[in-house]
Amino acid sequence: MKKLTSVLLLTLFSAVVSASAGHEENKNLDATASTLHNTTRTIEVTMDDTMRFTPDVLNVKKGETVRLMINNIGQLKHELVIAEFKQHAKMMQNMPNMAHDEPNAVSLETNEMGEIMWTFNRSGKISFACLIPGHYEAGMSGTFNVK
Ligand SMILES: [Cu+2]
Repeated sequence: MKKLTSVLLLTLFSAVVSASAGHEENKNLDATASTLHNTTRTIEVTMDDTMRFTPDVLNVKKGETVRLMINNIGQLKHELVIAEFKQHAKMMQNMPNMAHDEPNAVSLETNEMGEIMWTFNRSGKISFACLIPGHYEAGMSGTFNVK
């Protein structure tokens, strides 16, 4: 959190400097580059109607910020929800009605793409799942191995 704050401050600062130097047209480009620089890497994940994520096991490093590019290649609507809970049952109790615009979730219609930026601060296993009724029960879940 502290790191993110300083990155934001830096971004704001450089935007102000650019503007005062008369390079206003570059302001947004600078901000974008700074945001991307803070991301370690992009991982692509597909969702489909066989109720699977591909890949469904993702290895990440502790402290790493990952940009997940999620692609729904099925005909049905699917979701990817990251849940930092140890037990699946607990996740299902706490999240069945959660809003779709949370930073840890993306909900996609057929052929839609979306992204989630996530920083893995703790080592261990973190689950992700599709919480459309029946999908998780059919096996639509996966795991981040954070080392
Ligand atoms: Cu689904």
